[in-house]
Amino acid sequence: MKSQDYMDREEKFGAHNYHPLPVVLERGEGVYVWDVEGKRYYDFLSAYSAVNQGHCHPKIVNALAEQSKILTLTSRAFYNNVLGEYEEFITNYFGYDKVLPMNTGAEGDETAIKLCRKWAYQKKGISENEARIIVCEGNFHGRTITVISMSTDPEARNEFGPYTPGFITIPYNNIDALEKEIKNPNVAGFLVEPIQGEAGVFVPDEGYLKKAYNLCRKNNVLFIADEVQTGIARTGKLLACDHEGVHPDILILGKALSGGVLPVSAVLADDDIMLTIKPGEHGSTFGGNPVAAKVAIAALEVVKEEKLAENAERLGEIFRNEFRNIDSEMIKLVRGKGLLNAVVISPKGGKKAWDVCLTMKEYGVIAKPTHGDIIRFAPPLTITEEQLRDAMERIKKAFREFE
Ligand code: IF1
Repeated sequence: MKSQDYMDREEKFGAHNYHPLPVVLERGEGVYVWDVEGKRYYDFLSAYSAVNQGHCHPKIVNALAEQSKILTLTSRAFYNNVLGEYEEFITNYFGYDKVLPMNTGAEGDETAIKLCRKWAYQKKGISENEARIIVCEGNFHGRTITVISMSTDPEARNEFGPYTPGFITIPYNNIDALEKEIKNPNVAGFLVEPIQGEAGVFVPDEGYLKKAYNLCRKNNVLFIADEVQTGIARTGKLLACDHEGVHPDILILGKALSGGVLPVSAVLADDDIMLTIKPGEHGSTFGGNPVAAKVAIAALEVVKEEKLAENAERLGEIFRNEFRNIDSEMIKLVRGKGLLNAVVISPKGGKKAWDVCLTMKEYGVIAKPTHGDIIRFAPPLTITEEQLRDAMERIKKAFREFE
């Protein structure tokens, strides 16, 4: 079978909820992926920052393989010998009293919303069903009904109503707007991405997160950081909040928490928040399963052993500087932090970001546009300087095709 055959089969039997770049991958190793014709590419999407540790990292795959031969799932109806090891490991790793293990990022955000509301009624004394959570325009927190009820993106929310109430929307990166809304005594939490990924890698002003955190402290409101995409070393620190010394009241992790080998998410908080949920009030069949637990420990060990945050910090600077030196009318601006970057493309001669991605693919680099004119560049954090420079040469050649 050729690539087209694979694409045709998906078109026939799969839901049409995506429009993928026309490349059919069959193998991944580190920063590379290969298509079914054997062509090698640099992966500059990293499954939306889920494979920060590189494709099929041996240590993580081994953790998956070993545990899956012993005990894969007990459900939480019974204890097992692995979950506690993981809970102790991850809570020490990020500095929280407790963790609530889930599977997908959206489940992490849903769990954080439920925790925030429980805390609002039990600890802040907000009247039941009156709790409000402030969210930002341009947010992306997942695809479930409550999560898209917070969204301002028509593509993510249209025709999925009726929507979950209880959210106040403010502009991102706007402290005055937050200060105005946070005074409402029914506000229980502020849920924010430290960098808005899907919106096109919007990096807020220096100090925004710290000021927002201080406003939350002052108004007895929980600061909830969705680090599903920005966490796990992606932006050059273990967490994007670390750039400003902010310790979220509720931390949401996902994606690279498993190095991309299976869905693992987690919500971390201290006891005064976490213990508002009692036995039987929240859960998940697979949440915290033994395989996920061992995989997440391995994935987090790799981050420190291979100094991925430091690498992302250093190579991200090189990436942005190199990109800004590319002489192309199509490159409007480059922005990002660590190895979470995006380039805003100005259409030229009817050619758009999508056409640039198709041409980059021909030169051996795969990435995908978001919101039409923005291309996100997020390679695995294991990329070496030599590989990055080689990929940059290929990207430059692709842009030259449009001169
Ligand atoms: C898709 C976007 C990225 C996330 C943040 C929670 C979740 C995500 C900050 C939910 C997931 C993924 C979902 C995937 C594409 C991708 C994405 F384009 F959709 F927005 F990365 F920017 N919080 N993002 O970025 O995690 O439930 O997917 O495990 O839905 O198309 P999930």
